[in-house]
Amino acid sequence: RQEILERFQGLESLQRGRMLKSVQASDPDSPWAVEQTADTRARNRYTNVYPWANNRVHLQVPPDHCDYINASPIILHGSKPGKDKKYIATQGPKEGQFSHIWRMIWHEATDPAVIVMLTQTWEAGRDKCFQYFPEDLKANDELTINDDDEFGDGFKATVKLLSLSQDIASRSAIRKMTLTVDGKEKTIWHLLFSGWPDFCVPEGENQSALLRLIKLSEEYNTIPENPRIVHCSAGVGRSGTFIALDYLLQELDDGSIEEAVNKIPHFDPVFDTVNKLREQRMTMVQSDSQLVFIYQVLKERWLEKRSTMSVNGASKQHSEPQAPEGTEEPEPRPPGAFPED
Ligand code: PTR
Ligand code: PTR
Repeated sequence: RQEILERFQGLESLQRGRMLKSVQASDPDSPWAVEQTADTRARNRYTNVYPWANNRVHLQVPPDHCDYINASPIILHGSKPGKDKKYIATQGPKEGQFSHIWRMIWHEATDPAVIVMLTQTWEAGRDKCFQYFPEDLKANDELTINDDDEFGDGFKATVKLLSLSQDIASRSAIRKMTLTVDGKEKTIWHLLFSGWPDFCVPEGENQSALLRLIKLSEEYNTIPENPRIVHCSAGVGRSGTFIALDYLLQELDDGSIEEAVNKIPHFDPVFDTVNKLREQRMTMVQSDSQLVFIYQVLKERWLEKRSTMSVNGASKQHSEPQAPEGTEEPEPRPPGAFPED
């Protein structure tokens, strides 16, 4: 753990060093520039979490309207061909501004679109995300967006809830919705995870539920080039951890991590991935515990894979690793594979 955290400090200072070298506001070409205007400030949920100016989603608005949303396109290139992963990481929409996320989804995601929500609207008595989607099928199954007032950008849409179910294995509420704009429709799958309070990591059964959620969100996203929309409250801590795991588990399962580690001396896939994420959005994977969690999940998956291979013998050595489906408890860990054990 100590070694991991020291490396992480290295990563923080690497990024701070770059930040210091860049003259942020006056150097818009710097990869670490952020936009600080009255408009952008009003649209940020937190004063210290921004998208990098050079890597943000631009809302497709009429001329002279603000195109800012606190959202960053994220791409992680898979080592194997055809395995690139795309996401949009964004903050929990704010009250009075939730039309922006729907405008973004309309323009940036194909049909069906998948939203992964990793925060609750309220946590510990605090507002973490506005209720930007229809809550239930009884009274609140449709919301209307009509941004036609003095400050609006003219976006008109309806979001209609078609079904709501609870998936026990992923501890998620799954909503199927239709987003309608100008008479055209898009299906939206909305997966709301309940097991992850801010700044923490999902523990025990919440950990296996998260693995199930990762798989589920991939299954609902039937067009792999389609970016999954991932958000929490700030869109960096939990969202960064989800995205890092989604990508790294794929890399582990298809053997790419093992190949890279054998080929490149001292290669650390987690460090490498978190660094790539932070180049695309600040503070991705926010806390030490979230970073350690990524190593821990990967380690468990790797040990599981290895023990399956040794139980099944050489004939099955090239078979696919076990999917997390239905695994409520993580496998007991075989000892001794990692130096810090
Ligand atoms: N991370 C902050 C700091 O130490 O500077 C503290 C903090 C904690 C700030 C939680 C905001 C937090 O979220 P919220 O205001 O939504 O509870
Ligand atoms: N001001 C807060 C802080 O520095 O802690 C911003 C913040 C809030 C950052 C929540 C991360 C947060 O967690 P998440 O990205 O998982 O919602």
